[in-house]
Amino acid sequence: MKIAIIGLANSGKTTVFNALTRGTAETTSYASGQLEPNIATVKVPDQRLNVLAQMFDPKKNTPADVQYVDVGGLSSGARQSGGLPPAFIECGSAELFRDEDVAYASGLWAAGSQAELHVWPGGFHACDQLAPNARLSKDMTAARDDWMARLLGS
Ligand SMILES: Nc1nc2c(ncn2[C@@H]2O[C@H](COP(=O)(O)OP(=O)(O)O)[C@@H](O)[C@H]2O)c(=O)[nH]1
Ligand SMILES: [Mg+2]
Repeated sequence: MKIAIIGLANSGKTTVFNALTRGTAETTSYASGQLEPNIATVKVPDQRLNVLAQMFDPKKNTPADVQYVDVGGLSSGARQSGGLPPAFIECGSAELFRDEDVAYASGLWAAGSQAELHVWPGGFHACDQLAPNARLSKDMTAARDDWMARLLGS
């Protein structure tokens, strides 16, 4: 299993990463502008596995593991220098912030950053939450999941 820790800069992502992985990754990397993610794999201890191993004496006993990916922090000038990580931007064509979102994506492209922009026809703010079973909402969710899967290479 692979889990990405995402959130605002300086919100404590790396602190949580270190706690989960007993790691020593540098915190406050907001200031250092680190873009490479911290990655660590931890074994998941499970008493039930030990009981089963005693019962069946298998040739090998492999506990499950979880890989944590801590997305690096950003420096304050990252947007201007094109140093931002890939962004996923979406809005409905009837969304209040539509033009702002489109302009933001254009700004990222102009600065040399990667952005994937979806403007969903007829969509309005939070329409996927209000009507989660609508065809459009399902397409929105699938596009988001696909983007994340591509980004994480899974
Ligand atoms: N007060 C307080 N500070 C925290 C907490 N978690 C992290 N910090 C501090 O907030 C700063 C940013 O933390 P960091 O883990 O680097 O955040 P990241 O940018 O999201 O990875 C560091 O100085 C941490 O020591 C918390 O729960 N409470
Ligand atoms: Mg961090």
